[in-house]
Amino acid sequence: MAGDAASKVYVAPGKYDEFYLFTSGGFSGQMGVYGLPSGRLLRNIPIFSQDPQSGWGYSEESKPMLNTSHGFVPWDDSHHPELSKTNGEDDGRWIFINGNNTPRIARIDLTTFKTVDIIEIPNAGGNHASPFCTENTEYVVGNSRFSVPLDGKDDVPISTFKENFKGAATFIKVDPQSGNMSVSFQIVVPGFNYDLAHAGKGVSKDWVFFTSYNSEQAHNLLEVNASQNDKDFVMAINWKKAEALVAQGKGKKIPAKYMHNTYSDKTHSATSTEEKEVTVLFAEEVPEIIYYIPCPKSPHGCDVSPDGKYIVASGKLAATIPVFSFEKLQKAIESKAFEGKVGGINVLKYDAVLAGEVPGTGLGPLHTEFDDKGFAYTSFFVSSEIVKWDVEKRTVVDRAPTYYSIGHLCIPGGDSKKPSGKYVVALNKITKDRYLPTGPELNQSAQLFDISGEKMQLLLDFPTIGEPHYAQAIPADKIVKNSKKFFKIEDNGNPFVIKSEAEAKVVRTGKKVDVYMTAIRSHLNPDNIEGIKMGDEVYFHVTNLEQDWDVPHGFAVKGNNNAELLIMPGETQTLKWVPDRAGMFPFYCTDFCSALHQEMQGYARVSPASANVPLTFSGGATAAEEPKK
Ligand code: RUQ
Ligand code: CUA
Repeated sequence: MAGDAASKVYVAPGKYDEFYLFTSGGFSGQMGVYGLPSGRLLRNIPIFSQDPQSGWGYSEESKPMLNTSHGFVPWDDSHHPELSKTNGEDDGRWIFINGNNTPRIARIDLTTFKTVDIIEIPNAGGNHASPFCTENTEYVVGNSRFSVPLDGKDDVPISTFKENFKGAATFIKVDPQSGNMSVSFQIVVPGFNYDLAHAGKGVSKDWVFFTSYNSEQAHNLLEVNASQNDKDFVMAINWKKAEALVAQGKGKKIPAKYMHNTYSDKTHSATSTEEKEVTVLFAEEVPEIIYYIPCPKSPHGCDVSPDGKYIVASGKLAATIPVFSFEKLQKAIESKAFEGKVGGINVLKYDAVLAGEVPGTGLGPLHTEFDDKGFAYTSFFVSSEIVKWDVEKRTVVDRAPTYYSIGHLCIPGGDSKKPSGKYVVALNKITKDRYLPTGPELNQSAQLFDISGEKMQLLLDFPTIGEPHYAQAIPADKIVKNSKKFFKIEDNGNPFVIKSEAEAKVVRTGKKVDVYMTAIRSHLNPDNIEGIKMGDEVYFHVTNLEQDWDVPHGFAVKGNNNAELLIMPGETQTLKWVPDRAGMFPFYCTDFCSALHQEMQGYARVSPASANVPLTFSGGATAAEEPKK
């Protein structure tokens, strides 16, 4: 068995994996990229958190990406990667991910694996039910896990929770060509804790479903007070109708302050724009587009079968999995099978929408993914296992233990219309004894199972970065063919680019010193700079002149309260440095780029503010010449 498993995950040296796996970084704020079936780590994509390795959030060009209405926020908690979809299938163009803490959604361009768009979500707290996308990526959604009063009305007693705290189901429009995100509208909904979401597909493609807990609207001791009700809710929203209402002018524009940050491949820089208002619909005013479906005990995951017929919501404290029928939902709405209203929203009768419950599953169901053969796979945190069940028959057919305490799970295409039936990856919360101990802190652990047969077969354990929550996987060929190898230097529109070594210069403007520097194997130009003085702010604008795959250059300077730059071929990046003392400051290339990488260095001489040292520089092609003024 072990030998058999090993051969199934063996990817020979020099060979590519069959799938990319994108795992959220959780409290690292980043996203991991692994190959499947090998479990090899390919990349760590910086998103919401500063990344010293790449200079993300440290370089002047990338800093605006982390700008929010709270100012520069260099960390977040990223939970759910979601691949962009075309006709309900993963298309490999972009991957979205939510920032939970300071509510944000990011879009990563999968030609460069770079974060190119981050939008803040107004009127929200804990953007957890996010960023799931509709069938053709018309929208990505968000909703508040921590309901809060609307922006600008937030200085209220916490005890007025029921009256003042609201959820905000947010619909972010995604431009079909550029991918550019914008907040299209929000629906103000009762202040529950909206936990997860998925859009419908196929028959249900016009709908989005959100799970919620704390329908008690407790604001303290949630562990006890939010578990009182026998049922909480799945919220079903017809986004097509909501969109139409907004188009008809039914929305109300309210003031809000949130940032939208975009990164350009041409200027290699980010721009941060402040947005000042948002269009909202109030749920109680549009009861025809929004319904609550009762769902047992504090549901978490919310997943839709590949054909769009079933909605699976997992009650964390329930022992069965309720499966809702989209067809029955439509009929229940038509026949007004309501049991009452909550916050102006009609509550449908549980039995009128339920297709059936799956009995005998496990304890603590969290999330469900689907394969291509009509089976669902649900993770059980408490009983620490994956349970495989038949979607139509709603019977358990197999179960496999996970090590330990699985959270999310991922099947390539497992939330799309076209899942693959090869693997499921368990993303486990607790690692304990699975690897060599590394003190009190252990990496989280993923496990790969073969699901091509009747029984799941454990193949591989591999550690992951941060705390992966959700993950998405996609056949590699959908991405490989579009992957960029370098940026064309002739397209570089950075305001501080220089396109040849001859253009290298150092320019003083008052107390600001701009160094226009090039990097090419194996020198920096200029490599010696004199005439910098205490009190100056120095900006190293480094252009990597290489036009070849995988030849970045790094740049760092002694004592800088900053990180390095890592400049891709054809890119320009800027490092700010405020010298703290007079003296000699070596700088160098940090990425072993060539046989003479060690020689890729220079000096900056910093003199006292009163000194009379003229600004001069030399280096690279001009090294033999007299220093230039
Ligand atoms: S949530 S398992 Cu964002 Cu389930 Cu983590
Ligand atoms: Cu360039 Cu090392």
